Amino acid sequence: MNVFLTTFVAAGAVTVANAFAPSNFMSKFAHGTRFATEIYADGVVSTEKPTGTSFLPEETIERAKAGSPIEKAKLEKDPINAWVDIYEYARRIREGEMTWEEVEKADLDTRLKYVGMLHRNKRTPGKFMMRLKVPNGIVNSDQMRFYADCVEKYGDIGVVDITTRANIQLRGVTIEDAPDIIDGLHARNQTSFQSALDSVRNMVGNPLAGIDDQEMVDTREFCNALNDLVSLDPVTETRGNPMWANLPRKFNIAISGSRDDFAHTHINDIGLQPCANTETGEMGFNVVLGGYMSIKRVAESIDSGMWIKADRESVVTLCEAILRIFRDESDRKDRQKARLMWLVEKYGVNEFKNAVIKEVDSYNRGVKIYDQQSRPTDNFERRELLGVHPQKQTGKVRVGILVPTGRLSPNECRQLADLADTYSKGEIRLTVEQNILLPNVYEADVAELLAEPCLNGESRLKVNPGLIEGNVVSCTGAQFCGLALIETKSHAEELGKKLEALVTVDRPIRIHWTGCPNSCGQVQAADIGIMGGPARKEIDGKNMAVPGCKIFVGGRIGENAHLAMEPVKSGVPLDDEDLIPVLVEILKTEFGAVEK
Ligand code: SRM
Ligand code: SF4
Repeated sequence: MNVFLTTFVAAGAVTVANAFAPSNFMSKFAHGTRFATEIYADGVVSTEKPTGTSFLPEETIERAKAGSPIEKAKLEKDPINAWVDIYEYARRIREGEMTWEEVEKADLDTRLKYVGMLHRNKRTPGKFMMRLKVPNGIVNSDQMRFYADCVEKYGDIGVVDITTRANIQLRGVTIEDAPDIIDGLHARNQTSFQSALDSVRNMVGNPLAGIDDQEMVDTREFCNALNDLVSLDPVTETRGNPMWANLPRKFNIAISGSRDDFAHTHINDIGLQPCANTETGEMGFNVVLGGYMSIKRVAESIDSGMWIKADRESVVTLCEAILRIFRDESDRKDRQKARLMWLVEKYGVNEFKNAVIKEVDSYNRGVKIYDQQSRPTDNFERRELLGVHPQKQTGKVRVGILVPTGRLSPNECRQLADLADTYSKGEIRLTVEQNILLPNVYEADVAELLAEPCLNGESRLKVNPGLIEGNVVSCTGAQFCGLALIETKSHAEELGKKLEALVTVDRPIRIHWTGCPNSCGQVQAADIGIMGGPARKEIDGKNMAVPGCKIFVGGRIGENAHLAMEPVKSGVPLDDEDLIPVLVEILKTEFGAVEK
């Protein structure tokens, strides 16, 4: 028996039963396994337990030694230590032995990110954002209430954000509170482990999985399986997988379930696009690779030439093979060049495909990689997620609700939890547009749901918002993010409402905001993208530097996705008097808007 397990069994810890799984497809984690936090909190850590670095080949370690400061920090003290350290730091702070300022700087700024704790040192020193993992964006009412309970005590900064990866971030968290939150998450079949820094990020799937008559593949099982692959220790079956704890960079995976591509496969490192095998008719995925956004480079995914069957073994094996190659071979010196696209280009697409096939074959799991299949060419209109829409199940509908810029107060979290308990058997789905969707609502209950006070009057939450205000997306921005050049969420929400009042449009106009060129708000994919940047303006006769933006126009999503690479305008001040006329003009000339 594995030494670590022996030690752990001898410690006599109790198995915690899983509480409530959000979908029919329970992850491996859901079967009442032991949780990493229990083990590490007990201090029962075997020296024989592998670290992230112990999976790296010697040659990769050598490159890491000569690599970026983050590579050196990871070698000096392995990322998996964070799974232990957070408990130890919290205990010592609680017991008055130290303050958060005394936490080792590399832990504070870097390593704690491996447990999803991101110090907001520039904006709210001592307070953290805790990022979770929500595979396929599916949560339940119990989890939603838990988020509210966790952040409520932090006052104004205690809010919950839905992210552009259909994920959850809790704000205002302190180190001393983190273990209780992590334990609470683990007891609810969720985790914050390996959600940030050089980790595989939240698995994005189809928000209409299992409820849509145009669904090609149900993505839930795959998102859960991949989430287990990357953040479940295969030996201990506890959260936190050392195998993928020392990656060279972040890594994004998205799985689409229909031709709508609600998951945005074109901006992920691995994108799985459903497509039938033209010969056999069997359902599977074309694999696209390398999509990403950053300061240095913005890249649309490229065809890998590969197709796999839509079965769990094929999906997990393909992703594992690509991850293994990425982990061991990608750049460790220049973090700007460590994303997958650079490695694929270094190989050449065909050679990369061959390397993946060789890797998959070496696992001897009987998984076959086929050649890419032809995509459907007949007309397809991408559907809407907000509002009330029929499901494949007779008598049931899905109801998409706007959450402006993804920001939820504790009270709003509880309101959504109550709605879910009353109308959707407790289930809530998150979208990459930072909104929510209640599935499986009985048609007969819709009128009552639409009349709920929390969806009417002054409430921010709306089922049928305007075509502009309902399609605003925003990154975190300057309120919390130290990299931000501008405040985003509050401007985005306000400006959406103002533009709605000024013009009429005949289709949804997606306006995305992002506070800096990292483009977490995906401005290049938007109809209109607003990116924080420098601007100047005459104030009292003086030419002053003011908060400003660059404006991108014409990004497309869905089957014919396209990224708008260059801004059409730069240096536009953020003030209403400067920005609104520019946007109204773009809305009129590019999107047929008519002034009211
Ligand atoms: Fe992002 C870094 C927030 C989606 C590209 N991103 C950051 C940090 C961690 C920077 C920091 O330490 O402050 C931001 C945390 C701010 C905060 O307090 O919330 C941050 N990114 C976000 C979120 C929360 C934006 C949002 O409001 O929804 C999104 C969280 C997703 C999640 O749940 O995991 C978020 N970030 C994205 C996306 C969109 C996506 O994944 O579809 C991108 C572009 C796609 C991509 O990664 O290729 C994105 N974020 C970046 C980058 C540039 C990556 C690069 O290769 O250079 C950085 C900077 C970095 O990693 O060095 C970054
Ligand atoms: Fe922060 Fe920039 Fe990402 Fe916005 S785009 S969350 S400002 S890193």
